[in-house]
Amino acid sequence: MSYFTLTKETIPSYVLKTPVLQELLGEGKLDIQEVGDGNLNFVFIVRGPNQAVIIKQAVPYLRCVGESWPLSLDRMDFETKALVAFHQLVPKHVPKVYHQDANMRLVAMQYLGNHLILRKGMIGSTIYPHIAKHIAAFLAETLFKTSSFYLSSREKRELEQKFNTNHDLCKLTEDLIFTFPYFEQESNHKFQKMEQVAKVVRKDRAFKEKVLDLKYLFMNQKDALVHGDLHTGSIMVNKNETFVIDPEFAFFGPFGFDIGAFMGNLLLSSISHQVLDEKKEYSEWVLEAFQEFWVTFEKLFLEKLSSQKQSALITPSFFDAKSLQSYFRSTLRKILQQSIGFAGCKMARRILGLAGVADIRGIADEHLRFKAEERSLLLAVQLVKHHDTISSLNDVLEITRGGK
Ligand code: ADP
Ligand code: SR1
Ligand code: MG
Repeated sequence: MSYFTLTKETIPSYVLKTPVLQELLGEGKLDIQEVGDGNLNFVFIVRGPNQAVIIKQAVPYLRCVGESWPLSLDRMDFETKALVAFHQLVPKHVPKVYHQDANMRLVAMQYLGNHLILRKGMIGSTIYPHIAKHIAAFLAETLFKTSSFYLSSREKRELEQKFNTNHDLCKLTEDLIFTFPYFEQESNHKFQKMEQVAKVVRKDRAFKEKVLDLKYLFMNQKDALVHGDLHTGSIMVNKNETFVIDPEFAFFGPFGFDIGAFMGNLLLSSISHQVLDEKKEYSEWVLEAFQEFWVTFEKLFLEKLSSQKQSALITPSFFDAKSLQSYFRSTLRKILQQSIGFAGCKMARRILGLAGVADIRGIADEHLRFKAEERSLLLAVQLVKHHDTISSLNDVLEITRGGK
């Protein structure tokens, strides 16, 4: 079948021609809803007599801008490959893929019917008691098991080859996270009050040099298979379960890229609630989750490193046990540093650039929105400027609470 864009009307005949979907959904009337609220693709919930499935299809342009911004359809191949790879590693945190159609650029996957997008839940002040531990577990396992700390040299290169041509989406990140927000560029957000603050940031040479260092890392450091867009809109949750969705930006990149994306989005949520809530309780809970996330990730990743006897990187007899532990600790410190740098870039782009986040841009009161934007951007600048001298989580908390 050659490519055409699906609609609610054409999905039933597509299902009839696709035995695996027919079997899953069951014979009978289908109820179909388009629920894509992301920036790029179309997502349909298809409900049949037996169960519901998600059908997600790429269109040849950026959905949130329109046909004037063309974008390669190949992104769906990367999303599907990454969903399969991540599901194999952590089935409890990644939806199952039921069907892929390479010509139609679509994937059919497990419907998460009792789950909500984390960003939406957090905007509504819902506490998710397991979120920090679940995302830490997802990241520790996927980053470790796709890196040279675990794989053999050949396995790592072979896996890397499967993901190293996600050109369009890597370029989108290079532009939208590391480049456009930091000078006057037409895709950037049009502010009123924030324009002055943005001007000062765009002239801050020390800040922009660090942004370029981080862009360089993004482009050149191929540590592990990363999700590539792990903000709170790419996570679906309820009080007990956590699922990571939407890995179309997957590529081999730095360990800290996803960690930073998650951290940066937690900080944006915390600032939004600081500004909006009188009691500040939710904002404090978010900061606690931020800490719990890093502490858990660090512990899990160190355990995995320490239990690995041999891999592309680790050779028995190279180091005594004490030296190896010290090397692992220094690896974790470097991961924290780059994560904090990436967190800062992720926050800054959400304030200055295209595709803001509802936690901040959705604040109705103009004065409060300005306050949240200004706080977020100034914190982002501090995180980026100091990321490479951070030696512990306490340093990060000091910056976050305004100490640096
Ligand atoms: P995009 O690639 O355009 O960002 P997303 O993968 O983020 O698209 O999906 C957009 C929306 O579709 C999500 O915010 C969520 O509401 C819904 N969605 C996506 N995948 C699932 C799923 N497996 N189960 C339930 N809803 C989903
Ligand atoms: C215009 S595309 C903007 C953003 O949406 C995705 O979720 C990525 O974060 C991308 O940068
Ligand atoms: Mg998305």
